[in-house]
Amino acid sequence: MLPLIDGKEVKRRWSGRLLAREGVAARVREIIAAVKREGQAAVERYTLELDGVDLKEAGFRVTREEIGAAYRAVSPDLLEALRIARDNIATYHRRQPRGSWMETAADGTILGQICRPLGRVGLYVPGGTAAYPSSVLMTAVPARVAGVREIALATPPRRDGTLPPLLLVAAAEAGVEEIYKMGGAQAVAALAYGTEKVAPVDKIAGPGNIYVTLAKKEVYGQVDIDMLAGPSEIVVIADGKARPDWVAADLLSQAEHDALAGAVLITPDAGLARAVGEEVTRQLEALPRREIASRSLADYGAAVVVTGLDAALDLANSLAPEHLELYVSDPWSWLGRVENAGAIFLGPYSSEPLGDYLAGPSHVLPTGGTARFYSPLSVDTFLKKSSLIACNRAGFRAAAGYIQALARAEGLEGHARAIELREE
Ligand code: HSO
Ligand code: ZN
Repeated sequence: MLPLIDGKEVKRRWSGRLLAREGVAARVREIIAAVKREGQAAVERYTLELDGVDLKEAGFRVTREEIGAAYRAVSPDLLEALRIARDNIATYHRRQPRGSWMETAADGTILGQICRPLGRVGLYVPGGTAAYPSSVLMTAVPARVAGVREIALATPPRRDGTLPPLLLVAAAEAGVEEIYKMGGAQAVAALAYGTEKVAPVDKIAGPGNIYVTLAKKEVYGQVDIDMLAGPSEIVVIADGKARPDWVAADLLSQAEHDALAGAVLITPDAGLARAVGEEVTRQLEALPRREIASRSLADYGAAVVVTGLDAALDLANSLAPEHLELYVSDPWSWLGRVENAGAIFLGPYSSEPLGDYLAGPSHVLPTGGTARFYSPLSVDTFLKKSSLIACNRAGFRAAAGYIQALARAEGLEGHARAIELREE
């Protein structure tokens, strides 16, 4: 079930994972143009057509009554788990520096940078079998910690026009009160351009399917976006001492997300590779989502036997996976070799689902090789910066001659004169 292939072949398979069909991009552009042109009417039309829900009946914005009913439907145990997760996420993100600073030079010139929260952001939360309440916490809590004043959450309604109760409770627990029943490219367009019923946002963050991702790419510039996210990935680097059943379980934890998910073991130990393969087959049989997981493993799963841990890290770095587990004897000694990974998990007990639900870092992470340049969703995702310059007379005088020289070299006499005038 776990293909035994080499690193080159894994890279080839993974690179073909995200190729969006051209038809999708065209359709996304069409939906966005319609929402831009017709506003709310287009959102309602697409929701009826694609989600089978009449928003006139189901209601567009979630009401207090719906939130109340959601709380009554959620068990106390689940609510407790949600709150612990929320608090851990908040604690983790409060540690992230905001990055404002100011410095006074010897001549009295003050330079600095001011970081402020974005005014209004849109959070996208997928629907269907990927409607994860945890993703609400993983996006909304960092936004709250950043100090974002207005948070609008969009998620597609179920066929019956409702939203999953746990998702609504997660939103309420994260302090999000503005929730809209809309999904797909139409939701991204509505958030970006606004409609009669939704005010436009400054930035759209959160995971989504290919329609959502392409729509985010399309509206970028009108609004900012967090990243272009794709299906889940995990790479486990393990040595001969790792437990095959634990490794197999961690691979399956991501393979079960999506038929396009990628789960790869890299090990110098051929015996471990074989044992993990057997374990995967065994555990798959009892896994409720075995259909999805086995499709994912067949196409994008692998056990790769390499010459040593150095080679394992080289391969992992070139895949730049969303999640990287270092399940080796001395994981800390290998940490410095990791260059590209969304989240790094060290040692046998740092099982990937810890990061998905409870440890504290956001589980919204770069995928598809984008860990080469994207960072995890964080407080920073929801901040913007202004630079600050406060020059006094002495500082001005020291700089004046140089500015004029550079301005005149660029043919910008107006710039030079603004400086010259003050020198008199
Ligand atoms: N592993 C997913 C996030 C998630 N897992 C949500 C469970 N629920 C991101 O790749
Ligand atoms: Zn997961």
